[in-house]
Amino acid sequence: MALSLKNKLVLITGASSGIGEATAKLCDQLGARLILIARREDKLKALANSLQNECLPIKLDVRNREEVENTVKSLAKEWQSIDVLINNAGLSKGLNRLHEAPIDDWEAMIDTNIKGLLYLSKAIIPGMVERQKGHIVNLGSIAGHQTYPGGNVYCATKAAVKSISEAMKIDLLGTNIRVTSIDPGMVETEFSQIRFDGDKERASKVYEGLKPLTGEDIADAIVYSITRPEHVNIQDMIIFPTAQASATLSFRNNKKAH
Ligand code: NDP
Ligand code: 8X3
Repeated sequence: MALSLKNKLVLITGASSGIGEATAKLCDQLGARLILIARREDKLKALANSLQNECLPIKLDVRNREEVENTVKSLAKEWQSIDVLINNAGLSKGLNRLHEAPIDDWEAMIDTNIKGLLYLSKAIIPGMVERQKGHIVNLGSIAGHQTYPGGNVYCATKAAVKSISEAMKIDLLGTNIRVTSIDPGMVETEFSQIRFDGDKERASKVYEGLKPLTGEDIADAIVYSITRPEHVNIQDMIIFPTAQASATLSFRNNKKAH
């Protein structure tokens, strides 16, 4: 039987948009209390105001190790026992060849997608171990399984997330803590606009001629994973739009396109 999220405490990073925002809304509908993290406070507050259950929006840059540690340490007692950590904050910058890409783009991706995920995990998992209870969901990507042209460092960060998820599962074996990696293909969110520095036209071309996944589709998979009975661990889910077969092969406007 599916577990209930009623009164479960779920922390979501990257809740101001896309997959994180959709996951927050779905968890809220199912009765969870939420801690919502992102840098854009206005977006977090607007989301928090639209939710029905108790919710704590926190403006936080997951790249800032000290801020992450202090934020988690200073949570009021009723917000400390986190049942589910959803490490979703992440981004891609550019689609340049490795030797032509700005190093700042690499730093942004490595610091957010790998180090930010690790900082949150290090701050929250020890409490889960103490309570012998918890679930960590990491947002990987098909990019962590298949390297595509121009994907270089973004793909490397998601390959790192894949390894970290596997490592968490190994290191937490013998506790009751579960670890899930959710690895989507194309999801239409702000992701491509961020990748192409706000170029909306270039971003929309990514999804042209096919029906991409939505944040809600991925929220649905996350909620499926965290509501399985406690002896069931969904280890990894690769999720594509029906019109995508691999990182580089999709079917657009009735034509196969690489
Ligand atoms: P969005 O750009 O819509 O959302 C990204 C979220 O991450 C935003 O809420 C953003 O909030 C937050 N974020 C980014 N940097 C930081 C930071 N330094 N500190 C705190 N929060 C941060 O993209 P998606 O919803 O699509 O992406 C969510 C996750 O899913 C990412 O890890 C992405 O790699 C992964 N993914 C996405 C796919 C896609 O095709 N869209 C496919 C596969 C995986 P703010 O800017 O307010 O800080
Ligand atoms: C995002 C999906 O295919 O652009 O992780 O890497 S992809």
